[in-house]
Amino acid sequence: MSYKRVTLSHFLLDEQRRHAGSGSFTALLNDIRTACKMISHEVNRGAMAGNLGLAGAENVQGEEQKKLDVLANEIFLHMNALGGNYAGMASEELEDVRSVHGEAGRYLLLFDPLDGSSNIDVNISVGSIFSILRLPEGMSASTKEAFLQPGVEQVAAGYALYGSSTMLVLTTGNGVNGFTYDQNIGIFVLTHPNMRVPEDTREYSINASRSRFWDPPVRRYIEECQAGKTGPRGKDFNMRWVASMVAEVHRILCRGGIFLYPVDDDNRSKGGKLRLMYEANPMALIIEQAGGRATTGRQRILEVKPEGLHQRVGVILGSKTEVERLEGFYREYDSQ
Ligand code: AFP
Repeated sequence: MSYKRVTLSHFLLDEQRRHAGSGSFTALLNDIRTACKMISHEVNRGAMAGNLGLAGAENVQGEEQKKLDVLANEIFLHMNALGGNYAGMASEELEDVRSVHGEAGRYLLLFDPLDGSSNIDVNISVGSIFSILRLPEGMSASTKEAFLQPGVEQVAAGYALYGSSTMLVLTTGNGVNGFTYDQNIGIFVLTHPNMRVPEDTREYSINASRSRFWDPPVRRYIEECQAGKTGPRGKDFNMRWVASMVAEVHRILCRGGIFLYPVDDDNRSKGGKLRLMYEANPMALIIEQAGGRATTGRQRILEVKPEGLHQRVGVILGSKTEVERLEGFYREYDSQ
């Protein structure tokens, strides 16, 4: 019955009780949850609130900012500075880290406030991604060095998906759980407990317009999928590309699949396209916690030692057997 639902607050309290010493997740997630509700509201109002279109500036990545990129960034920064849990924050939209007044908190928050923002104006799903790290002993949150920790150090990660419904998907290191936003009551309700990535799949996601730039292992993997029943895989595959990583990862959590944004000839000099700290690490933790796999092709994403806040990386993640197959192709290629 509808009143017997588990809310996000109940769930986090229970997590804290069951995993003593795992951190005060209720407090850490409180302001993130509020920020996501506010962003969801703004995304939903779209053109009615004058939220579509360009802001007229570029972000630190040299990308044109949308009005909603700017708004979502301001909401994240403002809401999470108030609670006193975070000593500092880093955003995909900001050049430098932002220390929180007093640096009293023991945690660091990294986020991409609105991922997939090229989809905003055409009413296709977008999302927010976040990653939480501990502030290392003796370090100041006003220096980027405090943030440059490999993904294995994340204490929690998650995303909000602003799709046909708004969802918050979360890991605190004990599996992955999904919560759907009930707009009438203003709460997130546990609707997708213990999400697991199916091991096998017949679905892949890659921006195929970039095929001329692909490295041989990626080309080989995709060509095998495309050959379908008549090829070495002996089964037909389907393809999806939303250009919104949150939507892509969510689909993989729900029904399996493999997502690829690899290093290729066109993006190699930048290290790839997706950002390690704001996109690859949080999504890799979620996928691994759900039984999937996440790699650059040659290295587990969570073990990449970051050298820069806005570092980019190749990303291949999803169903375990498919990711392992492609990793095998990279090994074969490298040993030739
Ligand atoms: P934007 O947030 O700039 O739209 O980028 C989205 C993204 O980082 C990721 O969510 C998509 O998977 C990927 O870029 C799409 O990239 P392409 O436009 O090259 O397909």
